[in-house]
Amino acid sequence: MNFKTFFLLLALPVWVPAFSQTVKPANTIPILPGDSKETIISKAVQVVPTANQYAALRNEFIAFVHVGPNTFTRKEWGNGMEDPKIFDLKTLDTDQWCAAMKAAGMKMVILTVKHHDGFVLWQSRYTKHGHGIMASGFRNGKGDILKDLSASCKKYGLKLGIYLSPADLFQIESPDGLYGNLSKYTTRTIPRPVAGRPFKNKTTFQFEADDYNEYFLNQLFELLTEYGPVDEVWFDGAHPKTKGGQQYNYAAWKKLIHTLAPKAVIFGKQDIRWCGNEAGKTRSTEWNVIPFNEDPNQMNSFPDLTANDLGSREQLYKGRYLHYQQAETNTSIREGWFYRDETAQKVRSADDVFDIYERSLGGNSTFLLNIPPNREGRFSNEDVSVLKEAGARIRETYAVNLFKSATGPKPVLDADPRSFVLLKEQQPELIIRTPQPVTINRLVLQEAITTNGERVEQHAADAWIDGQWKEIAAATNIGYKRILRFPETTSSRFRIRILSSRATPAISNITAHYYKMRPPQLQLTRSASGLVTIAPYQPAFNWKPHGENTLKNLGTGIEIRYTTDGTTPTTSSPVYVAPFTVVRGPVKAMAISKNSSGPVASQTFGLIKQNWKLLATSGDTAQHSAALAFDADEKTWWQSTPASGHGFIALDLGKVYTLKSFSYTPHAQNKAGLMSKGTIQISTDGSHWTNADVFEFGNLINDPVTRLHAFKQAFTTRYIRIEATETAARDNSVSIAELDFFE
Ligand code: FUL
Repeated sequence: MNFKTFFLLLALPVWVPAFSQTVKPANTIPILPGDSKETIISKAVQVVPTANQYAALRNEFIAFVHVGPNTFTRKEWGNGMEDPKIFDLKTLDTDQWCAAMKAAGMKMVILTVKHHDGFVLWQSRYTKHGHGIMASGFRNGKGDILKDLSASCKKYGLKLGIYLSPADLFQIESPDGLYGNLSKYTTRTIPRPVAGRPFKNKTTFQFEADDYNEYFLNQLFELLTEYGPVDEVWFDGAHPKTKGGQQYNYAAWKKLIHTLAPKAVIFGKQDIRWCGNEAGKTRSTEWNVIPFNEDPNQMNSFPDLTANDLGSREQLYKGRYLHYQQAETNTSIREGWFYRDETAQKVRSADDVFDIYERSLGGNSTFLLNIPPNREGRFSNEDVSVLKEAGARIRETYAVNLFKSATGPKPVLDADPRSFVLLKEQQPELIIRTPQPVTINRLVLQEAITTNGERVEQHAADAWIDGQWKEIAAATNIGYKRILRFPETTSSRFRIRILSSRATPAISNITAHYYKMRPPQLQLTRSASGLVTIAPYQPAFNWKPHGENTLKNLGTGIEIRYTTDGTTPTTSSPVYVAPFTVVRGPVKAMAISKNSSGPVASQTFGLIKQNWKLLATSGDTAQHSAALAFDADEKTWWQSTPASGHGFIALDLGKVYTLKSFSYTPHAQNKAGLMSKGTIQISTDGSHWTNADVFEFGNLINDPVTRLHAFKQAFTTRYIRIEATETAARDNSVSIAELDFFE
């Protein structure tokens, strides 16, 4: 039976509000003055993804690649004035990138062809002074990273996307730079012809543009016509600096993209939105139908949407337009977006990647994972092995559907995303039976979003155990996909109950899976007095990843082994039984069971803080006193009162040390006081200070994680003073969640 027939045969439940029969499914639906709450909800369920958005959702797991001058300066944000020669790439192996992405099960790769520093990774005709790969030593200035990547993508069957940063520090800082140069908007022809470099594609456009918009459009033209099909164009929202009130003529960018890359979705604009953090955090309810005050198809700039609740009924009632805009969960496999080094820069474990994979695409978004190539132009071995392991787990779990021979409503079992079942209003549930009992700990549910929009608000799954239904999992919305995770359950009868829905639930797909539990990932913490505790990693964001009590598993065949000399723990390393004291240096730990071991957790601890004393600060508040900057608790923080000059903190470390580096852990509560630039001063008496070093941390607002700064030269001191010379939000306060110093 095809789904149309099935649809017709179903007794239509009363859940479909009469109104929805007059409003056709669309990507954007206006709310009219006087629309009742019921009308707004009946419109919301008619909001559907475009064909391009749906194709992007089906990619599920995609790759990001950040490479550029920052790979060599080891900074997160460049300043645009870097000498192109520092981009000292000797080798490049985009086949190796693509092979690793393929092994992970990714479907597309997005390359930062231009990050905020303005350095271009392709042979652009338009970048003056050759601020790009053409002025570097790479292949004698003839290399083109996008060209290599595009060829590798074809070879490995991956789609290609580009990240073109609207913020451009090279164009801001250069004397003849185009960004914010106050040039007039006039009619310009895109592409602007360049002698000796004709385009094969003869399309031309006429746009009202100033110099920077023309530059940007010309670059887009090159990128979208000379490298094969492009499936995603990524516009990040960050701006380390702006100039001259520069505005972006996004309407022109969009026209050009839609003409030259008709299959491309646009990130950061109306198609795809940032999930709101760079840490891999996902919302427990991620609606992709969200309200807007203006028509998103006309909007020029799209604000970052970071609130937890974006698409609840209450939010929808406040809007003037309802629009489908899916979330992309973007995070990096390494600390930071760019490669820095093999030792201090931590790499996520396969546990972590697999966990974010399930939460993001199993939570109605797309998982965009960044893997930054190293200075040899390759993904580092550790990153590759994490990608391979994560891919193996994804295949092992999700390529096997334990409902394959099950009986129940055919449209949800036939693996066809277009067929669906409309549930009955009186009893909105589905029962699935398997010929033999199956042991499962994952269920995957999908709604028929392309035809019927997002409807389900609450649902639960039950298993028939010992003669009765037992609830095994529950969650809120479903949308494109919901992965339910729960402890192992064996049964031959399962039930899905829809507890609340915006209209008749339209379920298109249900599959069941089994994930083989591994010894848990661990986490190391140390108290102010130096006591190290090793415990199973506390899944961030209050999400119990597998519904399992990992603590309980310890002692039942799983033990923790650790080292304090920098070596990888083995089965003969000491067994962890209770917290122990570590004065300094690395601690590595691993959970080990009879047949397998978990990822190595490692932490390099700095000076013990027990005897540190506060000498002076630029001020603090009762709730966020200065002592909280060195209390060995990252959850508490010092927040200075707004200072007229630079905020600072001065410490007595209790005795003289030779210090090589320090780390700054920002708080992640808001933007206030995050130190983006500062000085380190030392003293022999705690009152007269001399400058010892300066530091700089980029991208703190979006990515407020611990930053390490290695001092240019080690110095010996007992007294140390840190002064913020710039904060990320350009405010007058300073905040520090934790300070650490390393010998
Ligand atoms: C942000 C940028 O500031 C970061 O450097 C990184 O590129 C991230 C993906 O987007 O807006």
